[in-house]
Amino acid sequence: FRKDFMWGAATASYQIEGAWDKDGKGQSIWDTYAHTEGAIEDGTNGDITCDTYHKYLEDIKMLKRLKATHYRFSLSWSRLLPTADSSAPNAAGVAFYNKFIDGLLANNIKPCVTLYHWDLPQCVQDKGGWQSEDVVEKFKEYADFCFSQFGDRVKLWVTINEPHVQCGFGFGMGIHAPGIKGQFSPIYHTDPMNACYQVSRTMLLSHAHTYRMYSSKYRAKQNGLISITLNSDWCEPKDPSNPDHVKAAQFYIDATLGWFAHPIFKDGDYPDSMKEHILEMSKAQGLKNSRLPVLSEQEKNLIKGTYDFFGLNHYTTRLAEQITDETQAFAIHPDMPSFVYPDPSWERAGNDRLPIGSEWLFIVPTGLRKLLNYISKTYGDPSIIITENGCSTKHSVNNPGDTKQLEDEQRCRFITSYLNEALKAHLLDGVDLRGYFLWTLMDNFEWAAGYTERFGLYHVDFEDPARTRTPRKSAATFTKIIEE
Ligand code: GBH
Repeated sequence: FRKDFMWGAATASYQIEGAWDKDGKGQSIWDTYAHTEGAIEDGTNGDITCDTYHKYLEDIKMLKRLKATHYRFSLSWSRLLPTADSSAPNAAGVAFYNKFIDGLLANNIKPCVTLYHWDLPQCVQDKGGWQSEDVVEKFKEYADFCFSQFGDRVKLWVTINEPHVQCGFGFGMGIHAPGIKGQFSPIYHTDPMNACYQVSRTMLLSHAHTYRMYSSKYRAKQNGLISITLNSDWCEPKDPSNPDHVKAAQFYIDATLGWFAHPIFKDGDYPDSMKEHILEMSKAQGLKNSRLPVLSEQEKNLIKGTYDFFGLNHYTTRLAEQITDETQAFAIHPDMPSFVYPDPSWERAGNDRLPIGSEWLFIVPTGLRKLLNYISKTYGDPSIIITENGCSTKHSVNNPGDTKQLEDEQRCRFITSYLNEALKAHLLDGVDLRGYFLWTLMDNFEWAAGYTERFGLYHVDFEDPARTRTPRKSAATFTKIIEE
Protein backbone atom coordinates (compact mmCIF):
# COMPACT_ATOMS: atom_id res chain seq x y z
CA PHE A 1 0.00 0.00 0.00
CA ARG A 2 0.98 3.64 -0.37
CA LYS A 3 3.24 5.19 2.27
CA ASP A 4 0.45 7.61 3.19
CA PHE A 5 -2.23 4.87 3.28
CA MET A 6 -4.98 5.71 5.76
CA TRP A 7 -5.42 3.02 8.38
CA GLY A 8 -8.46 3.47 10.55
CA ALA A 9 -11.58 2.26 12.24
CA ALA A 10 -15.09 3.64 11.73
CA THR A 11 -18.14 4.38 13.88
CA ALA A 12 -21.29 6.54 13.76
CA SER A 13 -22.73 9.01 16.28
CA TYR A 14 -26.02 7.33 17.15
CA GLN A 15 -24.36 3.94 17.39
CA ILE A 16 -21.76 4.98 20.01
CA GLU A 17 -22.37 8.35 21.68
CA GLY A 18 -25.32 7.85 24.02
CA ALA A 19 -26.20 10.97 26.07
CA TRP A 20 -29.23 11.16 23.79
CA ASP A 21 -30.88 13.95 25.78
CA LYS A 22 -27.92 15.44 27.65
CA ASP A 23 -26.54 18.99 27.64
CA GLY A 24 -29.02 20.46 25.21
CA LYS A 25 -28.94 17.83 22.47
CA GLY A 26 -32.06 17.81 20.30
CA GLN A 27 -33.79 14.57 19.35
CA SER A 28 -33.07 12.72 16.15
CA ILE A 29 -35.23 10.34 14.12
CA TRP A 30 -33.23 7.45 15.58
CA ASP A 31 -34.09 8.55 19.14
CA THR A 32 -37.73 8.49 18.11
CA TYR A 33 -37.53 5.27 16.13
CA ALA A 34 -35.58 3.24 18.68
CA HIS A 35 -38.04 4.30 21.37
CA THR A 36 -40.87 2.83 19.31
CA GLU A 37 -42.21 -0.45 20.66
CA GLY A 38 -41.14 -3.40 18.53
CA ALA A 39 -38.76 -1.49 16.27
CA ILE A 40 -35.51 -3.01 17.58
CA GLU A 41 -34.83 -6.75 17.73
CA ASP A 42 -33.84 -6.86 21.42
CA GLY A 43 -35.97 -3.92 22.55
CA THR A 44 -32.93 -1.74 23.21
CA ASN A 45 -31.93 1.73 21.97
CA GLY A 46 -28.94 4.05 21.69
CA ASP A 47 -29.77 6.15 24.79
CA ILE A 48 -26.45 5.22 26.42
CA THR A 49 -24.82 2.66 24.11
CA CYS A 50 -20.99 2.95 24.41
CA ASP A 51 -21.37 6.26 26.25
CA THR A 52 -18.71 7.82 24.08
CA TYR A 53 -20.03 11.27 24.97
CA HIS A 54 -18.49 10.71 28.42
CA LYS A 55 -15.82 8.14 27.57
CA TYR A 56 -14.30 9.60 24.43
CA LEU A 57 -10.83 9.67 25.96
CA GLU A 58 -10.95 5.89 26.19
CA ASP A 59 -11.90 5.69 22.53
CA ILE A 60 -8.88 7.78 21.60
CA LYS A 61 -6.62 5.53 23.70
CA MET A 62 -8.01 2.48 21.91
CA LEU A 63 -7.32 4.03 18.51
CA LYS A 64 -3.82 4.91 19.58
CA ARG A 65 -3.23 1.39 20.78
CA LEU A 66 -4.47 0.10 17.42
CA LYS A 67 -1.87 2.34 15.73
CA ALA A 68 -4.62 3.85 13.59
CA THR A 69 -3.55 6.83 11.49
CA HIS A 70 -7.16 7.93 10.95
CA TYR A 71 -10.57 7.61 12.59
CA ARG A 72 -13.91 7.87 10.83
CA PHE A 73 -16.80 9.01 13.01
CA SER A 74 -19.96 11.02 12.44
CA LEU A 75 -21.37 14.19 13.94
CA SER A 76 -24.78 14.26 15.53
CA TRP A 77 -26.65 17.03 13.71
CA SER A 78 -29.15 17.42 16.55
CA ARG A 79 -26.38 17.60 19.18
CA LEU A 80 -24.83 20.52 17.31
CA LEU A 81 -27.99 22.24 16.09
CA PRO A 82 -30.91 21.14 18.32
CA THR A 83 -33.42 23.21 16.31
CA ALA A 84 -31.52 22.72 13.02
CA ASP A 85 -30.90 26.47 13.09
CA SER A 86 -27.22 27.37 12.76
CA SER A 87 -27.74 30.70 14.50
CA ALA A 88 -28.70 28.78 17.65
CA PRO A 89 -26.02 26.12 18.10
CA ASN A 90 -25.63 23.97 21.21
CA ALA A 91 -22.38 25.14 22.79
CA ALA A 92 -21.94 21.88 24.72
CA GLY A 93 -22.19 19.88 21.50
CA VAL A 94 -19.64 22.06 19.75
CA ALA A 95 -17.33 21.80 22.76
CA PHE A 96 -17.65 18.01 22.78
CA TYR A 97 -16.58 17.61 19.17
CA ASN A 98 -13.80 20.18 19.60
CA LYS A 99 -12.36 18.22 22.53
CA PHE A 100 -12.70 15.02 20.59
CA ILE A 101 -11.03 16.30 17.40
CA ASP A 102 -8.25 17.97 19.37
CA GLY A 103 -7.70 14.77 21.34
CA LEU A 104 -7.37 12.74 18.16
CA LEU A 105 -4.92 15.19 16.60
CA ALA A 106 -2.86 15.37 19.80
CA ASN A 107 -2.39 11.62 19.35
CA ASN A 108 -1.55 11.96 15.70
CA ILE A 109 -4.84 10.46 14.50
CA LYS A 110 -6.52 12.31 11.66
CA PRO A 111 -10.29 12.69 11.73
CA CYS A 112 -12.48 11.59 8.82
CA VAL A 113 -15.86 13.12 9.58
CA THR A 114 -19.22 11.94 8.27
CA LEU A 115 -21.78 14.74 8.43
CA TYR A 116 -24.78 12.46 8.19
CA HIS A 117 -24.96 8.84 9.31
CA TRP A 118 -28.76 8.52 9.41
CA ASP A 119 -29.66 10.59 12.52
CA LEU A 120 -31.74 13.43 11.07
CA PRO A 121 -32.98 15.95 13.66
CA GLN A 122 -36.58 15.09 14.53
CA CYS A 123 -37.55 18.74 13.99
CA VAL A 124 -36.41 18.48 10.36
CA GLN A 125 -38.36 15.23 10.00
CA ASP A 126 -41.45 16.97 11.39
CA LYS A 127 -41.28 19.38 8.45
CA GLY A 128 -41.11 16.58 5.88
CA GLY A 129 -37.50 15.47 6.38
CA TRP A 130 -35.79 13.99 3.34
CA GLN A 131 -39.15 13.92 1.54
CA SER A 132 -39.23 17.71 1.45
CA GLU A 133 -37.12 19.94 -0.83
CA ASP A 134 -36.48 22.17 2.21
CA VAL A 135 -34.06 19.61 3.61
CA VAL A 136 -31.49 20.55 0.97
CA GLU A 137 -31.06 24.09 2.39
CA LYS A 138 -31.14 22.74 5.95
CA PHE A 139 -28.42 20.19 5.20
CA LYS A 140 -26.28 22.83 3.54
CA GLU A 141 -26.72 25.13 6.52
CA TYR A 142 -25.64 22.34 8.88
CA ALA A 143 -22.64 21.42 6.72
CA ASP A 144 -21.62 25.08 6.48
CA PHE A 145 -21.73 25.28 10.27
CA CYS A 146 -19.55 22.15 10.62
CA PHE A 147 -16.95 23.39 8.10
CA SER A 148 -16.79 26.75 9.88
CA GLN A 149 -16.34 25.13 13.31
CA PHE A 150 -14.17 22.11 12.57
CA GLY A 151 -12.78 22.52 9.05
CA ASP A 152 -9.57 24.14 10.29
CA ARG A 153 -8.66 20.68 11.68
CA VAL A 154 -10.83 18.21 9.73
CA LYS A 155 -9.44 17.58 6.24
CA LEU A 156 -11.50 14.58 5.23
CA TRP A 157 -15.28 14.88 4.96
CA VAL A 158 -18.06 12.50 4.01
CA THR A 159 -21.43 14.17 3.37
CA ILE A 160 -23.84 11.23 3.60
CA ASN A 161 -23.32 7.62 4.62
CA GLU A 162 -24.95 5.01 2.36
CA PRO A 163 -27.88 6.93 0.87
CA HIS A 164 -29.03 3.67 -0.68
CA VAL A 165 -29.66 2.13 2.74
CA GLN A 166 -31.35 5.29 4.07
CA CYS A 167 -33.72 5.30 1.11
CA GLY A 168 -34.45 1.60 1.02
CA PHE A 169 -34.59 0.89 4.73
CA GLY A 170 -35.88 4.21 6.06
CA PHE A 171 -38.41 4.97 3.35
CA GLY A 172 -39.04 1.73 1.47
CA MET A 173 -39.13 -1.21 3.79
CA GLY A 174 -39.44 1.05 6.81
CA ILE A 175 -37.14 -0.99 9.02
CA HIS A 176 -34.83 1.96 9.84
CA ALA A 177 -35.79 5.46 11.04
CA PRO A 178 -38.01 7.24 10.12
CA GLY A 179 -39.75 3.91 9.45
CA ILE A 180 -41.82 4.99 6.47
CA LYS A 181 -43.08 2.01 4.52
CA GLY A 182 -43.41 2.99 0.90
CA GLN A 183 -44.31 1.49 -2.40
CA PHE A 184 -40.78 0.13 -2.39
CA SER A 185 -41.84 -2.45 0.14
CA PRO A 186 -43.21 -5.73 -1.13
CA ILE A 187 -45.55 -5.73 1.87
CA TYR A 188 -46.87 -2.18 2.00
CA HIS A 189 -48.13 -0.35 -1.06
CA THR A 190 -49.44 2.71 0.69
CA ASP A 191 -47.34 5.58 -0.53
CA PRO A 192 -48.22 6.87 -3.97
CA MET A 193 -45.36 9.40 -3.85
CA ASN A 194 -42.85 6.63 -3.62
CA ALA A 195 -40.89 8.19 -0.82
CA CYS A 196 -37.87 6.09 -1.52
CA TYR A 197 -37.08 7.66 -4.91
CA GLN A 198 -38.00 11.16 -3.76
CA VAL A 199 -35.55 10.84 -0.93
CA SER A 200 -32.74 9.64 -3.18
CA ARG A 201 -33.13 12.89 -5.14
CA THR A 202 -33.02 15.22 -2.12
CA MET A 203 -29.98 13.32 -0.83
CA LEU A 204 -28.15 13.71 -4.14
CA LEU A 205 -28.99 17.42 -4.21
CA SER A 206 -27.96 17.91 -0.57
CA HIS A 207 -24.66 16.21 -1.25
CA ALA A 208 -24.01 18.16 -4.45
CA HIS A 209 -24.87 21.59 -3.02
CA THR A 210 -22.72 20.88 0.02
CA TYR A 211 -19.76 19.78 -2.11
CA ARG A 212 -20.03 22.94 -4.20
CA MET A 213 -20.42 25.15 -1.13
CA TYR A 214 -17.25 23.60 0.35
CA SER A 215 -15.41 24.28 -2.90
CA SER A 216 -16.48 27.89 -3.20
CA LYS A 217 -16.38 28.90 0.46
CA TYR A 218 -13.85 26.72 2.27
CA ARG A 219 -11.59 24.75 -0.04
CA ALA A 220 -8.99 27.45 -0.67
CA LYS A 221 -8.52 28.09 3.04
CA GLN A 222 -9.08 24.64 4.53
CA ASN A 223 -7.75 22.50 1.72
CA GLY A 224 -9.61 19.30 2.62
CA LEU A 225 -11.18 16.49 0.64
CA ILE A 226 -14.92 15.85 0.53
CA SER A 227 -17.11 13.15 -0.97
CA ILE A 228 -19.91 10.68 -0.24
CA THR A 229 -19.81 7.08 1.01
CA LEU A 230 -21.73 4.48 -1.00
CA ASN A 231 -22.25 0.89 0.02
CA SER A 232 -22.25 -1.98 -2.39
CA ASP A 233 -22.25 -5.73 -2.46
CA TRP A 234 -20.33 -7.36 -5.27
CA CYS A 235 -22.69 -9.35 -7.50
CA GLU A 236 -21.99 -12.07 -10.06
CA PRO A 237 -24.17 -13.95 -12.54
CA LYS A 238 -25.07 -17.40 -11.19
CA ASP A 239 -24.14 -18.78 -14.61
CA PRO A 240 -21.73 -16.41 -16.37
CA SER A 241 -22.56 -17.97 -19.75
CA ASN A 242 -26.26 -17.13 -19.37
CA PRO A 243 -26.95 -13.58 -20.69
CA ASP A 244 -30.05 -13.22 -18.47
CA HIS A 245 -27.95 -13.89 -15.39
CA VAL A 246 -25.30 -11.44 -16.57
CA LYS A 247 -27.99 -8.80 -17.07
CA ALA A 248 -29.50 -9.53 -13.65
CA ALA A 249 -26.15 -9.12 -11.88
CA GLN A 250 -25.47 -5.86 -13.68
CA PHE A 251 -28.95 -4.56 -12.86
CA TYR A 252 -28.47 -5.28 -9.16
CA ILE A 253 -25.23 -3.30 -9.12
CA ASP A 254 -26.80 -0.49 -11.18
CA ALA A 255 -29.81 -0.19 -8.90
CA THR A 256 -27.80 -0.20 -5.67
CA LEU A 257 -24.35 1.29 -6.31
CA GLY A 258 -25.11 2.95 -9.68
CA TRP A 259 -28.24 4.68 -8.32
CA PHE A 260 -25.93 7.20 -6.61
CA ALA A 261 -22.56 6.51 -8.23
CA HIS A 262 -23.65 7.22 -11.83
CA PRO A 263 -25.04 10.68 -11.01
CA ILE A 264 -22.03 11.72 -8.92
CA PHE A 265 -19.09 9.88 -10.50
CA LYS A 266 -20.26 9.47 -14.11
CA ASP A 267 -22.79 11.64 -15.91
CA GLY A 268 -25.16 13.31 -13.45
CA ASP A 269 -27.96 10.82 -14.04
CA TYR A 270 -29.24 7.45 -12.85
CA PRO A 271 -28.14 4.37 -14.83
CA ASP A 272 -30.15 3.83 -18.04
CA SER A 273 -31.11 0.31 -16.96
CA MET A 274 -32.73 1.70 -13.82
CA LYS A 275 -34.53 4.55 -15.60
CA GLU A 276 -35.88 2.22 -18.29
CA HIS A 277 -37.04 -0.50 -15.93
CA ILE A 278 -38.73 1.80 -13.41
CA LEU A 279 -40.51 3.65 -16.22
CA GLU A 280 -41.77 0.34 -17.59
CA MET A 281 -42.94 -0.80 -14.15
CA SER A 282 -44.62 2.57 -13.51
CA LYS A 283 -46.48 2.41 -16.83
CA ALA A 284 -47.58 -1.15 -16.14
CA GLN A 285 -49.22 0.20 -12.99
CA GLY A 286 -51.08 2.81 -15.01
CA LEU A 287 -48.86 5.74 -14.05
CA LYS A 288 -48.12 8.32 -16.73
CA ASN A 289 -44.61 9.13 -15.51
CA SER A 290 -41.88 7.13 -13.90
CA ARG A 291 -41.84 6.93 -10.13
CA LEU A 292 -38.16 7.75 -10.37
CA PRO A 293 -38.07 11.55 -10.56
CA VAL A 294 -36.44 12.91 -13.71
CA LEU A 295 -33.35 14.98 -12.98
CA SER A 296 -33.24 18.25 -14.93
CA GLU A 297 -30.17 19.25 -16.99
CA GLN A 298 -29.39 21.82 -14.34
CA GLU A 299 -29.58 19.23 -11.57
CA LYS A 300 -27.43 16.80 -13.52
CA ASN A 301 -24.76 19.44 -14.01
CA LEU A 302 -24.94 20.31 -10.36
CA ILE A 303 -24.51 16.69 -9.22
CA LYS A 304 -21.95 15.47 -11.73
CA GLY A 305 -18.37 15.44 -10.50
CA THR A 306 -19.05 16.36 -6.88
CA TYR A 307 -16.35 14.17 -5.37
CA ASP A 308 -12.70 14.23 -4.35
CA PHE A 309 -12.54 10.47 -3.73
CA PHE A 310 -14.85 7.44 -3.84
CA GLY A 311 -15.95 6.36 -0.34
CA LEU A 312 -16.87 2.68 -0.38
CA ASN A 313 -18.54 0.54 2.28
CA HIS A 314 -18.30 -3.13 1.38
CA TYR A 315 -19.15 -6.30 3.28
CA THR A 316 -20.46 -9.13 1.14
CA THR A 317 -21.26 -10.71 -2.26
CA ARG A 318 -24.32 -12.15 -4.01
CA LEU A 319 -25.14 -14.29 -7.05
CA ALA A 320 -27.87 -13.17 -9.43
CA GLU A 321 -30.33 -14.53 -11.94
CA GLN A 322 -33.48 -12.97 -13.39
CA ILE A 323 -36.58 -13.08 -11.24
CA THR A 324 -39.28 -15.62 -12.11
CA ASP A 325 -42.81 -16.20 -10.82
CA GLU A 326 -41.42 -18.61 -8.24
CA THR A 327 -38.77 -16.22 -6.94
CA GLN A 328 -40.86 -13.01 -7.15
CA ALA A 329 -41.72 -13.35 -3.46
CA PHE A 330 -38.03 -13.01 -2.60
CA ALA A 331 -37.54 -9.81 -4.60
CA ILE A 332 -35.90 -7.05 -2.61
CA HIS A 333 -38.58 -4.69 -3.90
CA PRO A 334 -41.12 -4.59 -6.75
CA ASP A 335 -38.77 -2.67 -9.06
CA MET A 336 -35.97 -5.24 -8.77
CA PRO A 337 -35.95 -7.73 -11.66
CA SER A 338 -32.89 -9.54 -10.27
CA PHE A 339 -33.11 -12.40 -7.81
CA VAL A 340 -29.99 -12.27 -5.67
CA TYR A 341 -28.79 -14.80 -3.11
CA PRO A 342 -25.56 -16.09 -1.58
CA ASP A 343 -23.80 -19.22 -2.73
CA PRO A 344 -24.53 -21.82 -0.03
CA SER A 345 -20.87 -22.87 -0.06
CA TRP A 346 -19.70 -19.46 1.17
CA GLU A 347 -18.64 -19.12 4.79
CA ARG A 348 -21.03 -17.16 6.99
CA ALA A 349 -20.18 -14.58 9.61
CA GLY A 350 -20.69 -16.23 13.00
CA ASN A 351 -18.91 -18.59 15.34
CA ASP A 352 -19.10 -22.17 16.57
CA ARG A 353 -21.81 -21.52 19.13
CA LEU A 354 -23.95 -19.11 17.12
CA PRO A 355 -23.10 -19.98 13.53
CA ILE A 356 -24.89 -17.00 12.01
CA GLY A 357 -23.68 -13.47 12.77
CA SER A 358 -25.56 -10.95 10.68
CA GLU A 359 -27.98 -12.96 8.50
CA TRP A 360 -26.83 -11.13 5.38
CA LEU A 361 -23.08 -11.39 5.87
CA PHE A 362 -21.28 -14.05 3.82
CA ILE A 363 -17.49 -13.92 3.71
CA VAL A 364 -16.27 -13.54 0.12
CA PRO A 365 -12.96 -11.65 0.11
CA THR A 366 -12.49 -11.96 -3.67
CA GLY A 367 -15.64 -9.88 -4.14
CA LEU A 368 -13.81 -6.84 -2.77
CA ARG A 369 -11.06 -7.03 -5.38
CA LYS A 370 -13.63 -7.40 -8.18
CA LEU A 371 -15.74 -4.53 -6.87
CA LEU A 372 -12.71 -2.24 -6.56
CA ASN A 373 -11.80 -3.03 -10.17
CA TYR A 374 -15.39 -2.46 -11.29
CA ILE A 375 -15.52 0.97 -9.62
CA SER A 376 -12.15 1.93 -11.00
CA LYS A 377 -13.15 0.99 -14.58
CA THR A 378 -16.72 2.30 -14.50
CA TYR A 379 -16.04 5.63 -12.83
CA GLY A 380 -12.78 6.77 -14.40
CA ASP A 381 -10.18 5.53 -11.90
CA PRO A 382 -11.11 7.65 -8.87
CA SER A 383 -9.09 7.53 -5.65
CA ILE A 384 -10.95 5.03 -3.51
CA ILE A 385 -11.15 4.93 0.27
CA ILE A 386 -12.73 1.87 1.84
CA THR A 387 -14.73 3.70 4.52
CA GLU A 388 -16.19 0.49 6.02
CA ASN A 389 -15.50 -3.24 5.92
CA GLY A 390 -16.04 -5.68 8.75
CA CYS A 391 -17.49 -8.85 10.18
CA SER A 392 -20.02 -9.69 12.90
CA THR A 393 -20.94 -12.29 15.44
CA LYS A 394 -24.35 -12.84 17.00
CA HIS A 395 -24.33 -11.98 20.68
CA SER A 396 -27.27 -12.31 22.97
CA VAL A 397 -26.92 -10.69 26.40
CA ASN A 398 -29.71 -12.93 27.64
CA ASN A 399 -27.94 -16.11 26.68
CA PRO A 400 -26.01 -17.41 29.69
CA GLY A 401 -23.80 -19.50 27.42
CA ASP A 402 -22.67 -16.43 25.58
CA THR A 403 -19.09 -15.29 25.91
CA LYS A 404 -17.33 -12.10 25.06
CA GLN A 405 -16.06 -13.84 21.97
CA LEU A 406 -12.62 -12.34 22.52
CA GLU A 407 -10.84 -15.05 20.54
CA ASP A 408 -12.44 -13.93 17.30
CA GLU A 409 -10.48 -16.08 14.88
CA GLN A 410 -13.00 -15.55 12.13
CA ARG A 411 -12.76 -11.75 12.32
CA CYS A 412 -8.95 -12.03 12.20
CA ARG A 413 -9.22 -14.10 9.03
CA PHE A 414 -11.84 -11.74 7.60
CA ILE A 415 -9.61 -8.69 8.05
CA THR A 416 -6.52 -10.42 6.70
CA SER A 417 -8.22 -11.94 3.67
CA TYR A 418 -10.24 -8.86 2.64
CA LEU A 419 -7.16 -6.65 3.03
CA ASN A 420 -5.15 -9.11 0.99
CA GLU A 421 -7.65 -8.81 -1.86
CA ALA A 422 -7.57 -5.02 -1.52
CA LEU A 423 -3.78 -5.20 -1.79
CA LYS A 424 -4.05 -7.26 -4.98
CA ALA A 425 -6.41 -4.64 -6.42
CA HIS A 426 -3.80 -1.99 -5.62
CA LEU A 427 -0.60 -3.82 -6.58
CA LEU A 428 -1.65 -6.12 -9.39
CA ASP A 429 -4.62 -4.27 -10.89
CA GLY A 430 -3.54 -0.68 -10.37
CA VAL A 431 -6.65 0.47 -8.47
CA ASP A 432 -5.99 3.83 -6.78
CA LEU A 433 -6.69 2.74 -3.21
CA ARG A 434 -5.96 5.34 -0.51
CA GLY A 435 -7.24 3.92 2.75
CA TYR A 436 -9.07 1.28 4.76
CA PHE A 437 -11.40 1.86 7.71
CA LEU A 438 -12.49 -1.19 9.63
CA TRP A 439 -16.09 -1.35 10.83
CA THR A 440 -15.94 -1.01 13.75
CA LEU A 441 -13.79 0.23 16.61
CA MET A 442 -16.01 -1.31 19.32
CA ASP A 443 -19.30 -3.17 19.64
CA ASN A 444 -22.14 -0.71 19.33
CA PHE A 445 -25.85 -0.23 18.63
CA GLU A 446 -26.35 -2.16 15.40
CA TRP A 447 -29.53 -0.34 14.28
CA ALA A 448 -32.55 -2.66 14.00
CA ALA A 449 -30.49 -5.54 15.43
CA GLY A 450 -29.84 -3.63 18.67
CA TYR A 451 -26.89 -5.14 20.56
CA THR A 452 -27.32 -8.65 19.17
CA GLU A 453 -24.80 -8.23 16.34
CA ARG A 454 -21.24 -7.32 17.25
CA PHE A 455 -18.72 -5.92 14.79
CA GLY A 456 -16.16 -4.55 17.28
CA LEU A 457 -12.40 -4.89 17.45
CA TYR A 458 -13.18 -4.16 21.09
CA HIS A 459 -15.87 -5.93 23.07
CA VAL A 460 -18.11 -3.58 25.05
CA ASP A 461 -19.94 -4.74 28.17
CA PHE A 462 -23.34 -3.08 27.89
CA GLU A 463 -24.46 -4.41 31.28
CA ASP A 464 -21.61 -2.67 33.04
CA PRO A 465 -22.32 1.03 33.79
CA ALA A 466 -18.64 1.70 33.01
CA ARG A 467 -19.18 0.24 29.53
CA THR A 468 -15.85 -1.53 29.86
CA ARG A 469 -14.05 -2.03 26.57
CA THR A 470 -11.87 -5.12 26.08
CA PRO A 471 -9.71 -5.72 23.03
CA ARG A 472 -10.44 -8.81 20.97
CA LYS A 473 -7.75 -10.81 19.27
CA SER A 474 -8.66 -9.06 15.99
CA ALA A 475 -7.49 -5.73 17.43
CA ALA A 476 -3.96 -7.15 17.68
CA THR A 477 -4.24 -8.68 14.20
CA PHE A 478 -5.25 -5.34 12.72
CA THR A 479 -2.44 -3.53 14.54
CA LYS A 480 0.11 -6.04 13.27
CA ILE A 481 -1.02 -5.45 9.70
CA ILE A 482 -0.83 -1.68 10.16
CA GLU A 483 2.65 -1.92 11.70
CA GLU A 484 4.02 -4.16 9.01
C1 GBH B 1 -23.17 -0.33 7.37
O1 GBH B 1 -24.13 -0.63 6.42
C2 GBH B 1 -23.56 0.90 8.16
O2 GBH B 1 -22.99 2.06 7.58
C3 GBH B 1 -23.14 0.80 9.61
O3 GBH B 1 -23.73 1.85 10.33
C4 GBH B 1 -23.51 -0.57 10.14
O4 GBH B 1 -23.32 -0.68 11.52
C5 GBH B 1 -22.68 -1.58 9.40
O5 GBH B 1 -22.98 -1.50 8.05
C6 GBH B 1 -22.91 -3.02 9.82
O6 GBH B 1 -24.20 -3.45 9.46
O7 GBH B 1 -30.98 -7.10 7.02
O8 GBH B 1 -30.77 -8.79 5.31
O9 GBH B 1 -32.11 -6.84 4.91
C7 GBH B 1 -23.81 -1.77 5.62
C8 GBH B 1 -24.83 -2.03 4.54
C9 GBH B 1 -27.07 -2.66 4.17
C10 GBH B 1 -25.62 -4.16 5.25
C11 GBH B 1 -28.26 -3.40 4.72
C12 GBH B 1 -26.80 -4.91 5.80
C13 GBH B 1 -29.09 -5.42 5.64
C14 GBH B 1 -29.51 -6.62 4.88
N1 GBH B 1 -25.95 -2.78 5.08
N2 GBH B 1 -27.94 -4.78 4.95
S1 GBH B 1 -30.96 -7.39 5.59
